[in-house]
Amino acid sequence: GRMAGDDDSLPPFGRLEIFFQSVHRGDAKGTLTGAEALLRWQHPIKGLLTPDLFIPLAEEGGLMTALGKWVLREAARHAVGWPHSMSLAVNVSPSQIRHAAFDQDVLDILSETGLPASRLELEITEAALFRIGAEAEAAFARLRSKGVRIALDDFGTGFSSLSHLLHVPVDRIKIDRSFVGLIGSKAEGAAIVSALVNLSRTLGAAATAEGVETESQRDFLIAIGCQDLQGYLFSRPVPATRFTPELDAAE
Ligand code: G
Ligand code: G
Ligand code: MN
Ligand code: NA
Repeated sequence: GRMAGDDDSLPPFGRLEIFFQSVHRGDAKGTLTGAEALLRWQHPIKGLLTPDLFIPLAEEGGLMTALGKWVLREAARHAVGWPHSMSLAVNVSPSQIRHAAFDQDVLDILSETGLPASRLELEITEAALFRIGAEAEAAFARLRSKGVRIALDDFGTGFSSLSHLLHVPVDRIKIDRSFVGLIGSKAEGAAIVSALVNLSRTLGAAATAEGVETESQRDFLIAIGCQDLQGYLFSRPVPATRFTPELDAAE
């Protein structure tokens, strides 16, 4: 039976947990530059569920604003304890951004947790950015004016027009792992990734390669000047309580 205080005991529906995946500089040292928060549902029977299984339900049920605020607050509470050079990346969904109080909610959570705006990066998928509308774009612009950065996630999969990219400024482009995975196996893979890194440079944005799994992919990405790297080669997403960069930094 369960005992009071037993940390492994789960409520009947389980619990939501934040995981972190490290992000590294695209150089030979691969210095830790930050981490991305990834939501998980620890289900008592089904095990660890990834967000594609439950975020659509939260969206439909009108729960996404509350859930998104919870993720940001929890992630920021952890990130304030990291070395100050590290950024926190948090994914945001379209319904969250369309909520009228979105930008004020973000600023409130930053001041409540003490995380400086300059250490926060919000990720929106390329597909989502181009259907959020002018008001949501204005909310992003207000957040950027306070120092919060905006990253375009899953880049290359969303069919955005280049003219729209010029119109909506972003600080970072995250190259989708479907392209990164082609480096070394398909000639076009390397060419497409180079083109995307060059495009980010032209737009004045940094590039992060997602889904880096092999040393040869890493070496290629370093050679073409991709600023940051993320993927299983460096680390899988780990539970927030096991992500302790402050200990590594102190070593
Ligand atoms: O972590 P994983 O690969 O399972 O993520 C699956 C998808 O869910 C990714 O597209 C990721 O961006 C998204 N995701 C992960 N955590 C969050 C979150 O806290 N909020 C939102 N809106 N999406 C998330
Ligand atoms: O869309 P977004 O980039 O937010 O999704 C991140 C998702 O990618 C997470 O679910 C994470 O588990 C997954 N992921 C991170 N690194 C790798 C990798 O190197 N390979 C693969 N296949 N998936 C990865
Ligand atoms: Mn992401
Ligand atoms: Na992505």
